[in-house]
Amino acid sequence: MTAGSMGSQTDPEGKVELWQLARKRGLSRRRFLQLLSAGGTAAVLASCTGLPLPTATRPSTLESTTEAPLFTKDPAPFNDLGGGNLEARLENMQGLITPSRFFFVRNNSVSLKVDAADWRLSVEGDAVANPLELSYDDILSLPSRTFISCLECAGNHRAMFDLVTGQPAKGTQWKTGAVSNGIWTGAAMREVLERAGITDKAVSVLLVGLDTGSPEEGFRRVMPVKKAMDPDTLLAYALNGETLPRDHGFPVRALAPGWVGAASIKWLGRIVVSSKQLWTRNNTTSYTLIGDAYPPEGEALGRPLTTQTVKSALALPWEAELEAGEHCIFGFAHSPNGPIAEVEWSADSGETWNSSTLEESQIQPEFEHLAEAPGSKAFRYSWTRFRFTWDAPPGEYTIMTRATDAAGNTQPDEIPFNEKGYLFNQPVPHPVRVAGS
Ligand SMILES: Nc1nc2c(c(=O)[nH]1)N[C@H]1C(S)=C(S)[C@@H](COP(=O)(O)O)O[C@H]1N2
Ligand SMILES: [Mo]
Repeated sequence: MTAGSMGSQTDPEGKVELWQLARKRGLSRRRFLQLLSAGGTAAVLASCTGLPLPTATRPSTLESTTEAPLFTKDPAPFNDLGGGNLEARLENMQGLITPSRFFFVRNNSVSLKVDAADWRLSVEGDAVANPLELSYDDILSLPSRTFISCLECAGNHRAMFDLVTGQPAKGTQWKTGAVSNGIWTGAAMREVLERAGITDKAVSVLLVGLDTGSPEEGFRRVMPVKKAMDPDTLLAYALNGETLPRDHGFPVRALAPGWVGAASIKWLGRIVVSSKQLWTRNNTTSYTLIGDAYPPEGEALGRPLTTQTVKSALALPWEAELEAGEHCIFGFAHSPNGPIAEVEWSADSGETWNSSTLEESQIQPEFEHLAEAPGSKAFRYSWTRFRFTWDAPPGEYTIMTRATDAAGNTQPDEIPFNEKGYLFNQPVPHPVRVAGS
């Protein structure tokens, strides 16, 4: 049916009546047709009665965003924390690289389904001379880069504010699995910024996702022009040598290595380059350190997050159960400030510390061909595996680990509280029960 046919008297499906009803209630013909094609009679009636529309009938250029699930991967290997948050189990991770099926997921709305053929990335704003629209093929044809990088949510270890300090922080109660380590392939974001004629007035770069239905339509994050122009900030389209999975932002996501995960916008749709400092929800009230120790900056309620912090965690179930005797215990450590220099461990709540062994690379054979030689820049943003042998006597323990990076940053004994519980990096006391022999 077209708009022109709606005056017709012959209408077996009763759409003329429906249109008349819709018109009486003030619906435009265009909106009527949109609703009809998206959700049928029920959608039109819902709109006519003023009920909130089911999201499936929202007008959207991406028809596909309708009815999107919270995530699409099998949740079995994860701790499903609800609301589109799949926490990785570090004990699943047998090598340096996190296979995609084990890679954590953090969705503020849903896992969008985007058709690469329809997808466009716009590059706009008052600090570009030639605004651009790029297709998927345009991005794929740019010079590509591949390197290993961990990706970590700012809220990783958040549950420790409650468990360790007794002061619970708001938000998803991640323990240690809001982090994973992948091999990323993409084009440097600066390639498109340069093609768009970024000017020397540029200050802020706003990345906008195609999300719908989230508290802020289009999940977005601002980064300074310096980070956006860093050759390691990617428009990523592959993870572990395969097309970027839907849950991780297909067709193209940003990857901002070393920065809080929220800066790595998935299902990227728009880049706005501004000559002014930009403020949005995600650098004023969210993804901002808010608390006594963090005076407000600009329009933010505290200090907007940028980089992650040095951290370590054990690849053991929480809580772990072991038989008495000798065990080789593994874990992962990472820092945004360069390689990990040392990881210590303690089985007596931090009274005494022992050193652990850092693994050189330990890439699983299926990923070896994707990564460059160990020691190359390919490993600059990777996490490091460490291991130690523990001769475990029966009893109940907490094992703590403490990482130090090459720049000398160490996990601190105490950090100030912040309301949303970001960047907890005190040593984590991992509960371990050792059965008697
Ligand atoms: N468009 C969009 N991008 C997003 C998010 C989102 O909800 N929507 N979540 C962000 C957050 S908070 C994190 S921690 C990472 C998680 O990436 P992953 O799900 O691929 O592990 O994606 C970021 N990018
Ligand atoms: Mo996050």
